[in-house]
Amino acid sequence: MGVACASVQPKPTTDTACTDAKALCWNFEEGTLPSGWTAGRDEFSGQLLVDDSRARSGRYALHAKGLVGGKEGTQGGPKKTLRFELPAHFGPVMWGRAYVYTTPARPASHAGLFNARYPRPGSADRAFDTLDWYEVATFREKYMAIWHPPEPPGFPEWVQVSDTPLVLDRWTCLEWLFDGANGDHPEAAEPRVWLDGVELSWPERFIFSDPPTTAPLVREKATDFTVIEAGVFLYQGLSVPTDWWLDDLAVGTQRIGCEPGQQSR
Ligand SMILES: [Ca+2]
Repeated sequence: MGVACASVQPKPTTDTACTDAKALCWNFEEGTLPSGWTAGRDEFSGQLLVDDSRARSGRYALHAKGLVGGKEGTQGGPKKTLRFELPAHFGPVMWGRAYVYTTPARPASHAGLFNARYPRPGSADRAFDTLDWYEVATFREKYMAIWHPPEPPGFPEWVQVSDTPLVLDRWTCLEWLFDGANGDHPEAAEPRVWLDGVELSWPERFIFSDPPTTAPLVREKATDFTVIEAGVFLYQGLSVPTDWWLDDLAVGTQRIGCEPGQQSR
């Protein structure tokens, strides 16, 4: 897997290269916020920074440190994110990959890790709060994926909750496919997610809206993904201070895949 990717950062110091020449990859080995990333959400307590407290590759990773605030079951929680504007004409299909390490406990609350957004069909609006989006997250201690209309409010949303508990205290490889084109189908595809190469299944699938709605949910199709957001964003409270690390984040138009085992700490 030695093909270099069109990186927006200095040459990786490890073999974290992407196989897709058009992919964007971040291994955080600059030791600081990579070029092009800007501060996103910042609510409640904790920090989001690049540091050397734990790394899956090299020395550095993106660290969501000591997130805490609010109460489980109550809306509002710690949110610490970064955003990155994608190059023009990214296209309507996004494959992604990130290594994630979580400790010490599995949040019950909805904890987003990554999302990607695109303009509504026929819309020239590019403002963040006008975009449809796909998300990878955890909820009730299990992995989750969602398709959302623009946020706020971000619903009615299409929710898929897996039967796979969030893995604690080791690096895991999360992959996702957000197919906003979905061939000739009238709607964008449901999100798909893999954990360490195994595709997750979704025994719970439902539409969520607050207040509840009987309006049909339409997963609007994409022309181009325009922006991504990474970090950790809890929609309800988190009473146990929790740390996450993300490393070797990559997005592209083809599957990036997980790498063979590599020393991590
Ligand atoms: Ca790294």
